[in-house]
Amino acid sequence: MPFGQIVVGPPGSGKTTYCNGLRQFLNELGRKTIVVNLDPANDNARDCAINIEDLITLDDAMEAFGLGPNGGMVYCIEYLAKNIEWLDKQLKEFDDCYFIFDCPGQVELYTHNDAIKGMIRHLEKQDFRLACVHLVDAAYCTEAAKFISVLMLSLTTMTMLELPHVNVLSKIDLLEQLGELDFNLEYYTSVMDLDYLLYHLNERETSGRFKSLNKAVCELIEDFNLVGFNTLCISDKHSVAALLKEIDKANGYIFGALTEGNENIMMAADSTDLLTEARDAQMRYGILASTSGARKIPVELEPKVGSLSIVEHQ
Ligand SMILES: Nc1nc2c(ncn2[C@@H]2O[C@H](COP(=O)(O)OP(=O)(O)OP(=O)(O)O)[C@@H](O)[C@H]2O)c(=O)[nH]1
Ligand SMILES: [Mg+2]
Repeated sequence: MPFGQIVVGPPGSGKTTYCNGLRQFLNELGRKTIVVNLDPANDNARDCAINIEDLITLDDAMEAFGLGPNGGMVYCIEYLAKNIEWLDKQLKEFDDCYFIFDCPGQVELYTHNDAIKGMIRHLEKQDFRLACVHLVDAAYCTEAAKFISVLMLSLTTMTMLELPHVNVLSKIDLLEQLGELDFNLEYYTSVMDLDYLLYHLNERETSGRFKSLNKAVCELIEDFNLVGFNTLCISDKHSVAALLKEIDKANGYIFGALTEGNENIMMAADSTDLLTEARDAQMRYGILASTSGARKIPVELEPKVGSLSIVEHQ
């Protein structure tokens, strides 16, 4: 019963760095792991054991059909889906391994196109136990509008791919350099009470129609109540171990594949929950949250007693 992760997310969100870092981390712990590169535009695919470029290259697709980079990418992934027996054959050679699939950054592949979804369903039929790991750059927390768009993207990807899903705010170590956040980090990771974000979002909005649209989008995300985030700094072993613990729960590895090394991971990642993890990360990486941002919120929207998601008013 092979286990693995499908690593997706927008361009530059840190997918390839994560795949290579996690592969090293797991191999050191004794979990035999390989990276499967499914991104034909990947410049850092040197360390992968299986590479889509052995089947088709982006340049070939663009040249043969006169396509641009985006069209070429979609063609390559659809070509892979049509020739899925090629992938089956490659995967069989590593049947005792844990698989990390490094996917392209074109988000339409997870929100509109069916090829990756079809490949996932195919792997599930081959008895693969998979979780989707969706990386988004933590820098998106710095603006309400950007963060809402990330929430929409995460939700769409979750409903489209229909896999156990772990959303991740990546490059959390860089957040400190981007100035103060409006709220504490745990507010962004737990994605509750979007009214606070909506207030910031509508602050600069003059059109009543856009205000209503913003409200409807926030309500939609809240109604699904599916999106939450883990955090990741790839150079921090504690952060990688804590994330891995969540993924092992999501794809069932923790229950179905106790091997040497797995116990070590469980020990390395202590049993903290998401909120504690976010508070920890905020302190560890020196991320600042503005008291003035929260103070601007009108009285009727003030945090409820016991809510820890907002910086305290002074
Ligand atoms: N500071 C910091 N930088 C990171 C981290 N993860 C990735 N990066 C950097 O982010 C940049 C983009 O990383 P990639 O791994 O190439 O991102 P990607 O998602 O694979 O990009 P595409 O394949 O082009 O979609 C690189 O310069 C990485 O070194 C992290 O945790 N912290
Ligand atoms: Mg990449």
